[in-house]
Order: sequence, then structure tokens, then C-alpha cells
Amino acid sequence: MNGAGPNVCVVIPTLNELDTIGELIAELSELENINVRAIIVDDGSTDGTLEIVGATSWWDDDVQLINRKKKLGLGTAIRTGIMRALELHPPPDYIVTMDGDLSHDPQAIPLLVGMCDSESVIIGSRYIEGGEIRGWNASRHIISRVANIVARVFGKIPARDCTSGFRCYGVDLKRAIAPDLKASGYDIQLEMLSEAARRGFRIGEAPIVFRDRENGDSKLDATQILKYAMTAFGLFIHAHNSRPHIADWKAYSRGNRVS
Ligand SMILES: Nc1nc2c(ncn2[C@@H]2O[C@H](COP(=O)(O)OP(=O)(O)O)[C@@H](O)[C@H]2O)c(=O)[nH]1
Ligand SMILES: [Mg+2]
Repeated sequence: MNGAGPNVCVVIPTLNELDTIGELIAELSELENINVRAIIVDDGSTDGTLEIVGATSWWDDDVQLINRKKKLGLGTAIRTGIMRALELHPPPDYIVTMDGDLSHDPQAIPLLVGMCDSESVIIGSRYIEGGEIRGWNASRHIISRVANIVARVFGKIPARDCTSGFRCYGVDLKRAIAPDLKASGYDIQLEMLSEAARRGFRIGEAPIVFRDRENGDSKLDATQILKYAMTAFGLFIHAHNSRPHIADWKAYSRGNRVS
């Protein structure tokens, strides 16, 4: 940290991102007018990602690696990274989450941070004016559109891009919602917005250009889509039955009825 500007901690979940993680870390370290630290949460990459992170020339204290050694899921990776960020000294003013495959441009971070405050989340949005997606095939577009309709209708989330993983959270919002997060997969994005909205925090959006990964493979699969649908349905049930938490639907659906 160089002492200038707001303190920002960037949380990056990684699973085999050898081709991009080094460049991403380098770009983060060069951002101006914000104090950036980074936490990389890896789930057992076997392609050399860990070695690249370990060899970063960025100041040691400002890049932390959480090596979880096996695939525990995107949701718990993000939650683990956020909990670690909340323990940092000095504490961050903002926590940014972003992917490790360079689909999210680090140069957009100052825009997200500039629009945020301690009780807001600003989504890097592909579905507002100025936002864009480059490189996706038709089926990926359809999955994303449907997931967003589901989030708005079932989750009542007041945003156009509810599935974007590129976000800036104010630290007070994060302290309030992080301990209660339960989602283990891609459904974490939906759960975090739902929790923020439910507690009256502000949800805003800033346009970003999303570029599909040029290296490696997407880890989005049918299991993640199913989990997302279950979580969205849980939100719907919760809204209509006033159940205390969406996790209760999961317990309920396992035959473990919540009173
Ligand atoms: N730690 C961890 N990271 C993951 C996991 N699944 C995906 N990621 C990371 O999360 C980010 C988004 O995943 P990606 O496959 O690019 O999803 P897509 O952009 O929706 O196709 C990338 O940085 C991945 O490496 C996981 O189970 N654990
Ligand atoms: Mg990606």
C-alpha cells in the first residue's frame, strides 16, 4: 500500500488460472489513486497458478494467498476471501470481487469504487447502457439472461446484472452480510445481492465491458446452474412464506423442516 486514496481489498477466486493471474496481479499493483491489496483464494489449482501468485513481485504484505488445496466451491471461496479481508489492518474501505481470468478489467475498479459508499454495493454491469459482453456464444447469453430474469422475478433484486461477479462492496454492508452467507457455488452472487436488498442496503450499477476468457475453461456447469435455480426458488419461497433465511429452504428441501 502506498498511502494514497481509499483502501481497497480485491478478492479473487482462482481455479487453474495460470495464463492470466500474473497479469491480473501486475495490473492491480499499478492502479493509481487507490490503495490496493489482494486476496487470492485458490481451490487446488494444478496448472501452476499457485507458483505464479507465490512469485509475484508485488509487496508481500499486500498479496495474500489462501490455498484451500481442494475444490470447495466459488461461493465459499468468495466468502472466505471476504472474511479475511475484513480482518485486515488497516481495514479496507471497500471490498472488490472479480474473476481471475481477465474477463473483468482492473481499470474499471476506480469507477466502481468511486460510485460506492460504506453501505452500498456497486455491480460491474453488462446490462446497462455502456455495458457489454464480448466473446460469448448464444447459449451462454441465454443462460445469463434467464439467470437475471430469475433473480429479478424470484429474488426481487433491483438490478439489471445480478450474476456479475465484478462488484465493489462498502465495508459496512459486507460486515453485516458476510457471516450469514451460505451459498457454496455461483449462487453466492444472487445470495449476496438478496441479503443486501433485504437489509436495505443500496444496490447500484456501473457499466463494464466483459470479455470472455481467452485461456482455460469456464467452471460454470449444470450443477452450478441447478444450485442457482434452487437458491432462487428458495428466495421466492422465503418472500412468500416469510421464512427466516434462504438456507432454511435448503434444510427444508432435505426433509429437515424448519419451524
Ligand atoms: N477458488 C475457486 N475459484 C473458482 C471456483 N470455480 C470458479 N472459480 C473462479 O471463479 C472465477 C469465475 O469462474 P469462471 O469459470 O471464469 O466462470 P464464468 O466467467 O462464469 O465462465 C474464475 O476466476 C475461476 O477461476 C471454485 O470452485 N473455487
Ligand atoms: Mg470467467
